[in-house]
Amino acid sequence: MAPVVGIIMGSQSDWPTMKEASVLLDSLGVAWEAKIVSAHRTPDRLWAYGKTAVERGLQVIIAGAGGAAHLPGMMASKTRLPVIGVPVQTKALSGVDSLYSILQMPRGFPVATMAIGAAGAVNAGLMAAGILALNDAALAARLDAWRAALSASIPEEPQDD
Ligand code: RP5
Repeated sequence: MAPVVGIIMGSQSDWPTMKEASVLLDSLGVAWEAKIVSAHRTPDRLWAYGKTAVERGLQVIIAGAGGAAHLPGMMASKTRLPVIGVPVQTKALSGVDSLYSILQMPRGFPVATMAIGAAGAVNAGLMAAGILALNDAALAARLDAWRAALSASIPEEPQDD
């Protein structure tokens, strides 16, 4: 299956976080690709990725980065595809730096910003699936089932350890 979701990240060090999005997409049967595309270290690669994303058949881009996390916003400037930003947790500022870098986009070039870290990466996968499910009834049914299973797994009462 040709990938419809592009998962991009600024560094190899982001992969343990961003892999969570790929695992989620696998569980819903959504085809993805993953690439290291840094706004700072490989700007030409970023430009080429954004410029060719639509013609290559991608429909949603999940972009994760940490620190001065310009990748999601720069990608949003280069493609009209929905860009979902994942702030990667950092050692120095715990990911608040990443969050603010991704969140405060100027009017006209939006990035849908998720929570910091692994929860944000999983939610990025769910958000991408929700977008794709608008035009894919089978995926919509799988996403509904995933959500129902999560709800069913939550006990009504707390247990002692
Ligand atoms: C960002 O700098 C990356 O997204 C990563 O989160 C952070 C640190 O990168 P490395 O120094 O670990 O390669 O560009």
